[in-house]
Amino acid sequence: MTDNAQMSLFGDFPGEEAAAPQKPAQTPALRALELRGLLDHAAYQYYALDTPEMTDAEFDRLLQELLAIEAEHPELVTPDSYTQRVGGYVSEQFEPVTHAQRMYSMDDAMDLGELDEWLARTDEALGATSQNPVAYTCELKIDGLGVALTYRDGQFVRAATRGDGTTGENVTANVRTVRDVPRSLAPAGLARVTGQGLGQSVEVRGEVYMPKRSFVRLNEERDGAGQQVFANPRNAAAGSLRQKDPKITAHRDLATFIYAVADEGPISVTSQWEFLQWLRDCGFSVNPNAKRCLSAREVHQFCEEALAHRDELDYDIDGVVVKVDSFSSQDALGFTARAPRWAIAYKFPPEEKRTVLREIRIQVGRTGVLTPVAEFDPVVVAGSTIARATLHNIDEIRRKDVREGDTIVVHKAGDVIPEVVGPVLEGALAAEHAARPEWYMPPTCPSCGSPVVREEGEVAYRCVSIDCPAQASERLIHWGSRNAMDIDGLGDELVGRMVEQGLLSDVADFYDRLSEEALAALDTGRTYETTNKDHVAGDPIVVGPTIARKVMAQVEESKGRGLARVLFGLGIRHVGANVGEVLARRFGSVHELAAASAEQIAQVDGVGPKIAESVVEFFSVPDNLAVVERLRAAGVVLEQEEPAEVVPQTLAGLTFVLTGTLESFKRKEAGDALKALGAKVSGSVSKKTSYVIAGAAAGSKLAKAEQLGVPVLDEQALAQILATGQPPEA
Ligand code: 3BD
Repeated sequence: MTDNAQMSLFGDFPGEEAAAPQKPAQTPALRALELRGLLDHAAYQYYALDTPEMTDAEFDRLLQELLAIEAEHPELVTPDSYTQRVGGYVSEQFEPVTHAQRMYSMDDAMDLGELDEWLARTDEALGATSQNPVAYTCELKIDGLGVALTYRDGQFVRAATRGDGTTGENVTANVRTVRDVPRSLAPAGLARVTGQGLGQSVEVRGEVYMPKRSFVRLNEERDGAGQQVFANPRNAAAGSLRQKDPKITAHRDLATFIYAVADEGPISVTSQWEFLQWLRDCGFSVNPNAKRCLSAREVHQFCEEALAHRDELDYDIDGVVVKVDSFSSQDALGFTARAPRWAIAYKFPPEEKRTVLREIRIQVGRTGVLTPVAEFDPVVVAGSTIARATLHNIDEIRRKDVREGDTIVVHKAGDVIPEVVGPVLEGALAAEHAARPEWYMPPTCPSCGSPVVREEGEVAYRCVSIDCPAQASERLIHWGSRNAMDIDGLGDELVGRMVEQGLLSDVADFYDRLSEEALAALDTGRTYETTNKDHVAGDPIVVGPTIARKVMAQVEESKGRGLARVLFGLGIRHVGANVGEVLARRFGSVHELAAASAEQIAQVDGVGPKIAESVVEFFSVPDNLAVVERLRAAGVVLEQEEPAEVVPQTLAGLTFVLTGTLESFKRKEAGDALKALGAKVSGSVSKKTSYVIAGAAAGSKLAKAEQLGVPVLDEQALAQILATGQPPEA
């Protein structure tokens, strides 16, 4: 299931409107409403409950009908319509394509220093001298979607997305509508294909992107039509490429840049630079901003110029790809498990923007920790709009010295996480900053008003009230979250409302207090904007029986998730999903664990005294024991199903990190299998990591392992370990 397909019932279902009437509706508007309801319901059955009620063909027929109505009546398109969701279920609709040669990944250089190291290493490996330097071809790194285009007998026959590098999706019908993709290869290019020449099939690779200007125009159109806008050109290109109806793709202005071939064997060229020329001769779009460089200095210069001029280009780039030019040198260097040794992607430093810090707001977490969050004027950074970033704690605020009203610099750490860099203190701004008061933690909890405390030796301030609605909401949200009890459809907003209106206050309430009727009658806080036969504009929108039923079905299902998830879900301080699992395995039931001493708990591998203390403290609170007792009475499974510790712990003491896409395992399953043998599985690579298991498209973790000299194993080695139960031979 893709992230986009995840259901947020609260967000997607406008109260009762989504309930599907049984008779076919009369007007296009009503039919569209009905179709959306049916599609939402079907997708919910399929994705959330895994009990599909409709065949794919039937789903597709309804979707096509909705697309047709919306095409004829654009005014009926709603932002939450299935037709407007990018990716999502649509990915299920494309036929999978296994790439004949896998599409490799690339190693990253996060700064010019790392790039230099790579250049020096590569020069060295190829025995470069000042007389005889290695030539590098530098290309702009287009921020698009990887695709593979196949030509047979010189004719375009298939387009596939990159997918995970091994398997992609067949998007031929859509790529046919992209104007700069040649239908047939031009004679000038074909003349240089050897072997069977015309009879040969050729697969080229490149990026599909949406020009920035087309992206802006598309978003203006969508905004005007009340449709959801795309966050950035890359998402717009992805959404356009994955349309079920190629006619929609045809109306989106997509374009390509081609830069590689699956197998250069039959093409009579000897270097990347010549190869780019060959692609042009065939009629492909090839980015004109490439350069053949003969020294690290020239490569640097190319990178700096690309960075300086990126805004002038009509397409987004996120770095520079540097490739050893000569094919024979490329062959000499070869590939690692995931990427060529002869190419590297230099990533531009994160983009920084200025904005104004309006407010530092307090967020109350499930353990009562107060986290200050910066709320600033929305700015587009690295392709999407951001308006808030965590400031972590008061020490961080003092260190950065940011104050409400300051002009600040923001960026996205790792190109993803919004972060405040600091205040701008140029010219008059410095004096204005100095004149503003420093920010202080509030003395009382903004949610419940009880006094805030800072324990000795801790940076965090907490609300220690047991009766704080913000904490209660966060605890309930945590209980329902994916790695805990996985109650789908339980959005943050819905939980907040339930707490506010007194439907829930602790996790046992889900099972012995919450009723479908009460949930159905819950006010969503929103009101109807239009009038129809069932309501008047201004009427409150309630959750309604359809959603209430779905949520309650999920709650019921969650009873059987098992002990490990319960222990994690209870929100005991320091007990993460991993610790939850080892405790479940060792103690076998909540009651055994609750009866254990801190010393006994601390003896478990992977559990330190701090965690042990915290567990004992949790179970010493009568209210917590009462909640656990109510969970048991309501039928929530509080025992480990399989007997504890029957498998010999042959991997005890070893720590594994799994990264990238594995072909024959889900990463979580592989991790569970390793843990069952006593291994620890961690999310980050350090010197203590025993092995990194790298699948396809592994990224920074693999790089880190190589940097630290941590042994890297492939999927085959993992299969071997799991089959034998023995660690790999040194
Ligand atoms: C570009 C691999 C090699 C042929 C493997 C060296 C990783 C995305 O402009 N050359 C380019 C660009 C991407 C490339 C290669 N040359 N691989 C290249 C590329 N000028 N963007 N990529 N890719 C394509 C990837 N994509 C998604 C997830 C993981 N890796």
